[in-house]
Amino acid sequence: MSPILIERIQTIIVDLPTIRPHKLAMHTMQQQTLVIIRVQCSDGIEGIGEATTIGGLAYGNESPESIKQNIDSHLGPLLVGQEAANINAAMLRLDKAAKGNTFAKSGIESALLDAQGKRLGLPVSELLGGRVRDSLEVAWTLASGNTAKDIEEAERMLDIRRHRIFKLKIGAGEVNADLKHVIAIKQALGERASVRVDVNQAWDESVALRTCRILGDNGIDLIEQPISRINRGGQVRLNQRSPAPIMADESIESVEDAFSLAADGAASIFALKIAKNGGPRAVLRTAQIAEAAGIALYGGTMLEGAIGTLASAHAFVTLNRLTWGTELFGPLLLTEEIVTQAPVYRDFQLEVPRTPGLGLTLDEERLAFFARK
Ligand code: MUC
Ligand code: MG
Repeated sequence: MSPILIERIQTIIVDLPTIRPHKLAMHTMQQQTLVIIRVQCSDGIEGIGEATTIGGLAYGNESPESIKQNIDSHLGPLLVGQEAANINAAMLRLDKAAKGNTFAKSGIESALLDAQGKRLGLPVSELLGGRVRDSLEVAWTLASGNTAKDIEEAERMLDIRRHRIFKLKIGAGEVNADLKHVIAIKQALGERASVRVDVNQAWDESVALRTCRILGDNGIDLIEQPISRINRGGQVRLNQRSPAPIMADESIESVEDAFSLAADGAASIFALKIAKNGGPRAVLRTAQIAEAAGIALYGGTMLEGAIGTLASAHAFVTLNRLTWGTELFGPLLLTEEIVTQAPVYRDFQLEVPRTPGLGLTLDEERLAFFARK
């Protein structure tokens, strides 16, 4: 039997509106931009993937435009003519030829897994070794920038049983105002919800030593990336002193970063993101490092749409312990879908499909409508 080959890789930038502005320390999102990747194979099967970041270059080294350009000019041509079913060989070929570019590689790896799953009639989770659960607890981010609006939004989410874990984006404002905002929300929600913060690197160590203590003493369950990813010594000291556990997010830009953070004792929780490790298989290598080091796990997001969200979810359902749940709510932040059936959220959980591949079909009309011209 002749091998099935990759025939064509296509990238499409899609701009989608969000339900409200989403305010982070380094950027306020007014919309989200996805890069959709379509991999056509010689057996007629197409795999779909997504490579999405936040705020152009505000978050990381890759922008939607650079992801598209680098796949179109460099990564895509390396894969055309290669065996579609040999994902190890395909990803090794990319790693040999291109440093970094984990977002672009993640989108490609997701599409190859989707194609292989469709080919074999298996969900991606089963290609990754098999799931140990069918759904994932999902946190919601309160990021309207307004305390009263955030409390109202949280109450609505509790009422409709969609979320009971809330992450507050802080760091853009004055420090004491941010603390007041967080404590007011925790007091309003009490024991009905887990309240956590994400500082997106905005503080320095001198500020964080004080603020982490105040947050911990006021019932905040977790503090995500309080200081710069570059300040490793500061992260180690904070991890030793903060009464609330410290989670590494921006500090992990590769599987190797995860290893060195674990070796240094710089965090007690890792945010797992397929985009920052190079794909659903790559993120599981980071999870294994964490498990071996006794570091707890959290399923992170780059606020992807349905495709990137389910690519992440298929990896996360294979994990034994996801102590801190996930934040795979990206599709819920968008007002529009480019797939025929949106992911299902019910009873605080995201359900992970058991249909072949990622379990999604592109809605060609909606995709064409929202594709950047
Ligand atoms: C981040 O830094 O964690 C994830 C959820 C959210 O609201 O923002 C992202 C990025
Ligand atoms: Mg974060």
